[in-house]
Amino acid sequence: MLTKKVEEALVSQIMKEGYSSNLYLAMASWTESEGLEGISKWLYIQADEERLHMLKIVHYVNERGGKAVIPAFEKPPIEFSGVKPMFDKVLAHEEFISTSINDIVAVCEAEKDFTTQNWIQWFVNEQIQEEKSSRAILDKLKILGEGNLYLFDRDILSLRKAEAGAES
Ligand code: OFO
Repeated sequence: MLTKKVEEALVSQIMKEGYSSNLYLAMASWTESEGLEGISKWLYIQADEERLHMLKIVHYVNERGGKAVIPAFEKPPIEFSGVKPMFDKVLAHEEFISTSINDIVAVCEAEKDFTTQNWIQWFVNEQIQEEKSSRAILDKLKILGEGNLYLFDRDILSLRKAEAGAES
């Protein structure tokens, strides 16, 4: 059984993961409309992953006797001023999500909910990866320069494959 405070923290995270999914979907749609096929694919995959993160929490809250309320989501931006500022936003957003996950760990500790504290470790590790891959993308962009988006767009999916390979 979840305590009220742990349940509230998790329900608020449902909202954040759902917003992450919509944010990346908005970025995917924008880059697709700009003809950046590779980047948009990367973002569509990312949006799907965020939805799975949200669902993971929904199921956990319900299984542990809580109520996983699905909130309204804030509308994400429609346009972005460029690819580099967009990925700056991705990294800033992931750092925000990491802080939020760490806050949940702190609530679990205060509430002595060691089961949820153990369960949420998956998200703690996931955030290390999410931040790492956003930084790797920004590094690549820096090397190539924004004038070389063609190469970046062509190669971005191989970054994801390289990461998947490194993890397995
Ligand atoms: Fe759910 O990891 Fe990104 O936000």
